[in-house]
Amino acid sequence: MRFAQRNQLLGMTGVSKQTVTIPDLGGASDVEVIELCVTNGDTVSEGQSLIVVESDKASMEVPSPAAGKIVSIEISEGNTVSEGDIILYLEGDSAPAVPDASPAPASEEEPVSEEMSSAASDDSPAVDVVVVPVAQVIEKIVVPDLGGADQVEVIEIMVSPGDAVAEGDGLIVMESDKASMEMPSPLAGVIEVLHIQSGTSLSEGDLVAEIKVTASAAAPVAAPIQSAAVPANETLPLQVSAQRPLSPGAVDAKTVYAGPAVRKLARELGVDLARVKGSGPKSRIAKQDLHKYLKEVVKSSAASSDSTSGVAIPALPEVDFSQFGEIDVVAMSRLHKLTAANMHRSWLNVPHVTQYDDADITELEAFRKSLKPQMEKRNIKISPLPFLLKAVAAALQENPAFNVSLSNDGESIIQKKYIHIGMAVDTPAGLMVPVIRDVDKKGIWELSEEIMAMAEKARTRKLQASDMQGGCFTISSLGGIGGQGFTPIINTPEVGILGVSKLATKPVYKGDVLMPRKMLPLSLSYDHRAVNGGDAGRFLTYLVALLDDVRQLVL
Ligand code: CAO
Repeated sequence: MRFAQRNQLLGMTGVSKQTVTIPDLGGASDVEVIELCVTNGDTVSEGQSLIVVESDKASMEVPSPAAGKIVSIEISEGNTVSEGDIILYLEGDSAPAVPDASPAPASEEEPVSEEMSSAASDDSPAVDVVVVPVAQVIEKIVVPDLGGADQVEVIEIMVSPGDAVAEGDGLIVMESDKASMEMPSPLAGVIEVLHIQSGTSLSEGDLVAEIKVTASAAAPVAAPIQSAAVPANETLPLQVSAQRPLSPGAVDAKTVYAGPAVRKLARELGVDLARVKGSGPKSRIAKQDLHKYLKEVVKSSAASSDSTSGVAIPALPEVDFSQFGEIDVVAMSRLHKLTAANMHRSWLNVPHVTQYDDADITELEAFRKSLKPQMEKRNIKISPLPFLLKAVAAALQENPAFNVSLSNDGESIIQKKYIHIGMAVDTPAGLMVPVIRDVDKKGIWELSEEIMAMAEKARTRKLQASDMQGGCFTISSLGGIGGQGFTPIINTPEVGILGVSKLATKPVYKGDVLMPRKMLPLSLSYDHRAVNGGDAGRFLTYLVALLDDVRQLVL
């Protein structure tokens, strides 16, 4: 990036007024100003971000070419700007006086690779045109010293080719069995090529990316053009943090719309951008959104500590199990740790209530068995699960109070008009919950095929993050394994989950007659903040009635 800066020397006071303009945008023009990072009267330091502009490929920050006080900002958010347009006027200490007396037109910019010219006269304010040269060099970014760790997995890529990054901005997150490490960019510039992908194992010295370096220097007036030489294979120390849970269902901060300055601030403040609501165009997150979010967090945590009278969860004592006998210590898989973190978060945040009932699925089972020849012919297995999916979809339609999520601030209910249902799948690697979309619009055969396909994908670890997102409700069926009942934990931000246990033939009175019936134990856990017991009672009763009379499902 090349910066144009005009210095206007104001008499003999030693204070200069500088015009800061839009620099070379790497070929882009007519880009949108999406954020003003400063206001009139602000004192800025050299390199401090002034504005953020955005093209269709990248967002770029324009840093101040000099220290000073902002006298007048000439653009607003939403303006379209190109190289040379005036951003603002800056008042600062005067640049050294320049002996060159030939005036240069204030509106003209010197071409790159020419010496900067300056102007001064006794009776009119002298105008100096200064072009600050910048060299663009492609540099390699390699993995720094990992503190002894080796073959560490990349779990998150925070940038894409074309992204503008500032020095210190996070590039990737790596995770060893002990810690997550964020690798910051050692240089400012634009990412040219990424040599890694999620899941790549890295060791010290491995190539991560190539960056087009765009270092700028506020060159003294009349100084010759200099190129910014940058040492190759730069690294900055890693920012190591304790293990942090990543929710597979959560929005990745990378997909959030925010500029590098905001991302940097969020990292410094420890804020997950996925939780912040952006007020800018296309929901872009600005700094004030971050501050607003933090205020709300502080307010709500103050409120919650008031309501719990400061009582915190007591830590569990450390136990040395080896004192009781021989043990092995086995590292938990990442999936297992994620599941543990998600369960813990849900259990602590959501007041769970579980309601139990048994559905009489004698007729449903008879109908299912009657489909056996067709199952063999079509090579599709139909278990009770697709009927449960269909019945839950119908119950959600009938009881929209259950097809909701609670907003994070607890101020509103999000009513969903689609019916996507997750199903818990037990895999050798751990628990996964793929989501079956638009269950209300699908038939039993189609659902059975999808159950088989999703379960297979889960067991062979081929599920994409998107396969596990967007669920309204979850079914956790342990019926094929066994048990008479259990309390399922809600898969937040959903409000309900149905636990299905093992079908058993039991003696049941139908009127006055005692007869053997196939009874399916169901347990419905729900978020008592979003729905009340009445809603849950109606939902489960309706569901049981549907399963009791399979003809209702067809209708
Ligand atoms: N009662 C009795 N038998 C049942 C049953 C029930 N409620 N539900 C299924 N069955 C039977 C099936 O009919 C099948 O019998 P056959 O082999 O004779 O055909 C057998 O149990 C195995 O079924 P399945 O598990 O292959 O198929 P499914 O459609 O019932 O379930 C899936 C698919 C992916 C949900 C299941 O395999 C699974 O992973 N369940 C575990 C879910 C889980 O872990 N929940 C806990 C989450 S919290 O930790």
